[in-house]
Amino acid sequence: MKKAFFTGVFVVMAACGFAQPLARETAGPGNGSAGSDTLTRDQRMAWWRDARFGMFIHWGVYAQLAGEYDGHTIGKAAEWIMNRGKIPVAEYHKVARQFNPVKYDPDAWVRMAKDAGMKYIVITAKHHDGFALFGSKASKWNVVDATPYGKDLLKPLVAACRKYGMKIGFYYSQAQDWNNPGGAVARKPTSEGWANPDSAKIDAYTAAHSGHWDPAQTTDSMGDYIDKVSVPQVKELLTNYGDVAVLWWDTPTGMTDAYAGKLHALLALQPKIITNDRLKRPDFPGDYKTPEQKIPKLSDLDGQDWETCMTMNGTWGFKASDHNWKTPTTLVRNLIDIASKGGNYLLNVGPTAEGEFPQPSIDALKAIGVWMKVNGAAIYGTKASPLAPLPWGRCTVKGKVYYLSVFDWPADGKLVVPGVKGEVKKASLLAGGAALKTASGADGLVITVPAAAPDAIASVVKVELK
Ligand code: FHN
Repeated sequence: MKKAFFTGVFVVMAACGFAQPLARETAGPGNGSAGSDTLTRDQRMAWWRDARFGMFIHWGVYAQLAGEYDGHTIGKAAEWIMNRGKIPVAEYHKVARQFNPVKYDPDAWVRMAKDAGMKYIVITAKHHDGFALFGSKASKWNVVDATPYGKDLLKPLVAACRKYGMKIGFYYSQAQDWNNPGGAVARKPTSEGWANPDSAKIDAYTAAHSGHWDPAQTTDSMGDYIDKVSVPQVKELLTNYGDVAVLWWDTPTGMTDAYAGKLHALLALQPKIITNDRLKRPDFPGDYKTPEQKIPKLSDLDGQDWETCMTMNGTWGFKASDHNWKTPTTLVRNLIDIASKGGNYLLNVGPTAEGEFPQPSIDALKAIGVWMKVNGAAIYGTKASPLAPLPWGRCTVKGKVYYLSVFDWPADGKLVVPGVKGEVKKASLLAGGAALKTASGADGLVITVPAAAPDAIASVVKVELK
């Protein structure tokens, strides 16, 4: 009780901007050792480093529009439709009054993530349009008060995650908010090809109003927005849903150290939580970096923890016209490449307004699950490859075991692995366990493999060293 009391007092002080962030050990050089009553960063990060693979979910009112507004297909990602379409606040609220995800089945969502081999889910509790997927006392602009659905969407998803042993995290757009007054707006030009005759006038208005396009967005200051909406909602998310594994901040537009300090202090409510590097750079590095839509080159890596977030097609939020789906081969090989460099893969699904995953996403998750069921050992709990880049695939390691994921199976039946140090105790196919002969060759370890690759996407050879 005493600890909770002090935590409570601290959080109130922090929310008023008086307190400094808790001594949370974060990423980056010069990390001091954590206090006796706080977990070290390594302790907090342990499950995440083992997990390697998670699901991102971008869901909200924008799914109702599915990338289309006023007869126009908005360019780029669909969750930005309100900004790129310069949709007035009152108009966007009308869209929310159609949002009624009657087919929402969080149990099925979590089962699909689990069957795909994912170990954590991060869902947009509130994206830049300010729409909260949860019942919030800080703003009526939420699924309970502003839609016919009228129920908290996060609670049943959290329950399903508990049921299936899935970690749950929340994405929260802490600065950008295009509906709650005072929220920041990252300025984007009106969507290309936009038919609106007023687009020049609108662009002039946004230029003169730091990106805002509707006077309803600026009836409050950003400081008031932080105190009245952002801080209270993050507190609701970290208080009302039990253990929250991840807080995924995004786009620190207009953030100050003071605003960030108030938000960062709320992490005291969840001592085990981990956060990303997007609260406010560079002063709040969080626990890991977040390259987006790309896999860093080895030369880009600096030893910090990192997670690549990526869409399955070209948009985070659901867009009916975007059929640019990545193949299962691409998605699995991305996962392997990322793990071979010591990173995590946060792969996105953009559910429809009815509450369903798009069929291509379901199909991709199933295909990934088939590969992971056989080869998950090559991903989970592994570390980055110690070898030089391999022309035919990737390597991950776990203790004295090398997992060689072969994309290009050798036609001559000889897999050459330069740089493996130490005597081989055993080599085998991960799928089925068939033992393989090895020898030392001029160019490194030579493993004799069957003529046909066991798996069209990636075949894993397991090499155990003495
Ligand atoms: O603007 C957002 C975008 O909509 C999406 O949420 C991505 C996901 O990482 N983050 C921002 C762009 O970096």
